[in-house]
Amino acid sequence: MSRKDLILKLYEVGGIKFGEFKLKTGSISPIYIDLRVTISYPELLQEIADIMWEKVHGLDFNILCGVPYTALPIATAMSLKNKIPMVMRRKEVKDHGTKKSIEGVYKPGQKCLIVEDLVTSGSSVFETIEPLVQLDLQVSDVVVLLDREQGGRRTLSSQGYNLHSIFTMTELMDTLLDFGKIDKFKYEEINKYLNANQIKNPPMKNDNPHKTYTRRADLCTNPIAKKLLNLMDKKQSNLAIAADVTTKAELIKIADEIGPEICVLKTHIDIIEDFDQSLIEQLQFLANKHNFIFFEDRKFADIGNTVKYQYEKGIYKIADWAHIVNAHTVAGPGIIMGLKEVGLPRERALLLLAEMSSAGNLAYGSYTEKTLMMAAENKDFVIGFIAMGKLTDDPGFINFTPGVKLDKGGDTLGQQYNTPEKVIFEQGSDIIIVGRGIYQAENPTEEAKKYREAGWQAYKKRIS
Ligand code: 5BU
Repeated sequence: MSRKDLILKLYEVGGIKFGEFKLKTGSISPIYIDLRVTISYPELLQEIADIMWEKVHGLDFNILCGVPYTALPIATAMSLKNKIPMVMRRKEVKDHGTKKSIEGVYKPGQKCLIVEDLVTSGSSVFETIEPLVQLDLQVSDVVVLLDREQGGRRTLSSQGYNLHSIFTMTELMDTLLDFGKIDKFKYEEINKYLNANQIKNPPMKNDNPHKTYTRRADLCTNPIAKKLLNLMDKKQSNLAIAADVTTKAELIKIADEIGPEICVLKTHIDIIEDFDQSLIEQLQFLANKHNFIFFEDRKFADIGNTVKYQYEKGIYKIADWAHIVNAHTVAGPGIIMGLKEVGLPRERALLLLAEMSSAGNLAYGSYTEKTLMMAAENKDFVIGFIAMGKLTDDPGFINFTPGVKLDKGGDTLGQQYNTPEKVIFEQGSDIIIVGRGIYQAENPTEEAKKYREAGWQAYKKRIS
């Protein structure tokens, strides 16, 4: 059965409904996909299981887990036909008997494919992944029939999971319109809802007219954002070095040797053992010589009143020299207000941590969405995000992505790496942040050139 036939069949059996439906995310949707009905149509259920199996059967897994309840029969059908064992997550953990959250036989280290009917924000998938990972099963792929394009793909990807979907909501709507199942009026009404609530997958090509860094500079009011975007095109670099060294001499060496390759020097100033103000003076000299800007990765996280002092006072006097700093949003918008009081008069800029690169981090879903809203309300000072890729269609925001290496993988403490190509071209980010990939290389300067080239080529490919 083709994908189109499958959509039409689902419509015919009442699996696609129109009306007003409250989703788990809280939004009211004019369309509802109810794949539970498929258990009454064994042939259709098998078709769904087969098409999903086709999509993923070449991947590396040896056990399945369906997300309760709707996807359980789909996972079962895949398991029976392809002779692959399955485990099942209990939706309610029993308070008697075995108290198990996962039923079935499994071994730690086994690779588990997650099977889900549809993904909206991704939260149900995470509820299933978490107990599996706690039991030492390895999860890297999720297969779903429908991607509602409401953030799930991004969220999963930001946590290192690949989403494989058979069709998207856009495709489903287009098919129903093409085959006269809905009229133009209904199509537009639903599209309007979807446009307001969808987070589409980042386009492979960025067709925004403000696509180059320089054009985007025109849209920014913050002087640091303008300066950064312009210098990136001028220097042909979207590389930030994470200079995580612990002495003044090492930091100065990096700034001087790698300075010509980078747009941003990212510091953790509090790890320098012999810090004094002379370091700042030397770094400022090198920033002028090589034309890069400073980003102190301080990750402020306290109430507004405290972060003001942390930003301005103490021995580091961060506000005096760091063009950019960043903040967690866990404290609420007061943190932005506090930092702004100190930073705006000095023409400084702030990034919000909308996502993180480390495994199991909590910055996703509504946390990320609320972070975007806080940024939109403070565009004079907030110039972008720490994120795994492009988060909004607003070209005025700059996305910085850490966790970048030419070889993927991770470290032993939770860091997860993506390649420059994936981060800039596929995920639509703007700046790659690279630390150990460069400074631990045999020849850091040569390695920095490679990263700069890889990041730049990915950007050229995206805007071409
Ligand atoms: P690495 O050596 O390339 O793994 O260093 C990454 C740098 O980015 C390091 O300075 C981290 O503190 C920083 N980082 C990160 O890795 N992940 C995050 O989500 C954030 C910052 Br925010």
